[in-house]
Amino acid sequence: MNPLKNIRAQGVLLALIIAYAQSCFSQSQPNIIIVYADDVGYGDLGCYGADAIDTPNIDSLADNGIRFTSVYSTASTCTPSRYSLLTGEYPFRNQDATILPGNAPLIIDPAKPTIPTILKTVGYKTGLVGKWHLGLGTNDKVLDWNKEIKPGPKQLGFDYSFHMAATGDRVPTVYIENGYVVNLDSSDPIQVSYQEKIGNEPTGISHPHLLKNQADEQHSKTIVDGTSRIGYMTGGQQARWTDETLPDTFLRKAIDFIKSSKDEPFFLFYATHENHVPRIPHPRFRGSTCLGVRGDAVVQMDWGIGKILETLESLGIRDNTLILFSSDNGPVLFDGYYDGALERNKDHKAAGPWRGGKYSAWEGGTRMPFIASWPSGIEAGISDAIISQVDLMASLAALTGAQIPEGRAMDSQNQIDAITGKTNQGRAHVVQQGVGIHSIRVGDWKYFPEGFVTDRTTIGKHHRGKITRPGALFYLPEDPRESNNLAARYPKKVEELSALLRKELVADEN
Ligand code: NG6
Ligand code: CA
Repeated sequence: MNPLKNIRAQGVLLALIIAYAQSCFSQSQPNIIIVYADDVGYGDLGCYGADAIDTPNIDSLADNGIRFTSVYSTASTCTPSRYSLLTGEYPFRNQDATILPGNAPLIIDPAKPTIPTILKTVGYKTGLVGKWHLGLGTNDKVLDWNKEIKPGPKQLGFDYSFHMAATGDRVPTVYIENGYVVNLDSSDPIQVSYQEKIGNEPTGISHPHLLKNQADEQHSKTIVDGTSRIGYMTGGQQARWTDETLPDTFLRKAIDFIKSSKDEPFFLFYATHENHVPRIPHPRFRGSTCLGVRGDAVVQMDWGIGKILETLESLGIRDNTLILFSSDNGPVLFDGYYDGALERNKDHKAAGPWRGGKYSAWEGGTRMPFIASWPSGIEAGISDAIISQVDLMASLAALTGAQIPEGRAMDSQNQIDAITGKTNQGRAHVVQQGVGIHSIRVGDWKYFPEGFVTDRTTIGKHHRGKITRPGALFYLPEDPRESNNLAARYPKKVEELSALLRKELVADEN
């Protein structure tokens, strides 16, 4: 036999074995997309009972996946919820995890493991598109927006990133791609301040006639694209976004990331701007609902999710892609801009059957829509398992075989069996963080210590309910609206839940 031929045959065989092993590896690891909406309430989606908002694409995820009824964000505001989701830690473990200004330093220590860093260790390509709001840069010097912006998503494990700094209502109103402001003209540098006015651009207070929507005092600083914002900025004219095309821009970037990652397992954190203020949907979605811009923006988000599904289908990777859809906190009708959402809401129940909404530790603040869809890995159904978004880190680690370093992600529990519908059993208890107060759910019971809790937010006012000693205790199956305080009747339960809450609040990383 010709020895050269033999070596060539062995080479071909080896290449075939490697290709087969690679295909097995990539097939066994599902792609993972977390679609993380902003300020979308439990009752804002068709599949969760909304009549006034059509969400056929999200509903289709629920039809072929699992629709959860007891999944919680860790907080009823954005930064703390996002902090927990990415790090596997409750937000009260980090005193900086509160609603951040647009020029805040990064609040996650790059030495901490995050979902993207652990997924990278098992071969995932990782991407972030959309809202960030976890700070950028370090706290020892003022961030220069005209140079490389770091530390940020890249230092926390995202191979690719295209995002806004904070929220749509905060400056700087520019996109940042892989650490650099997009379309920045170096002769028109960006400066940002949250303390005093810089530059001489019009503000909402000095030039109200330039505004699309009037705003409260806090949102009446620099005007960008006809909308006044929180904070002042100057420069970067060419780099500024237009609000109406912002969701389309994020969607395009998300689709590009999926297409360029189709041959490897990928993780995409797609954090939509909808439904945060300013709510300025593209004109083609205006009037889609009778609720005005707040409903129309949800329809726009749903349409975008449809485009992502189409992309996955056309690439032939939909079956092995796990999509998790959720939101960062409960709904709010008025949040700084007079955009008509409050007046047009009529009897739409944005928080579904729950009490409260954004800023609240009532169920409506943190009980979130959550759908898990993975055609080749999950059978359709509905689940009441109690899960917190803080559990995603340990759960995705378990799903993919990634290791979390000892003692890290201390609040994250592996709930992958509940997420994939193998069990209805989730957590025993979950802490809910509102503004200025924490509550705890343990099984069917819910407890608040003494304090103030936000009921709803209207023009110029957070309406707060007062809870007096020894706190408030509710039995959720019979009292989903948390209105019948049973604390006096069940002192032992009060003692048990209040001790558990205190223990959780002071626990420490070992
Ligand atoms: C609040 C803003 C609100 C919104 C929120 C952050 C005022 C009066 N209100 O402080 O408009 O920006 O922060 O929302 O400034 S979140 O969803 O990102 O947490
Ligand atoms: Ca939010």
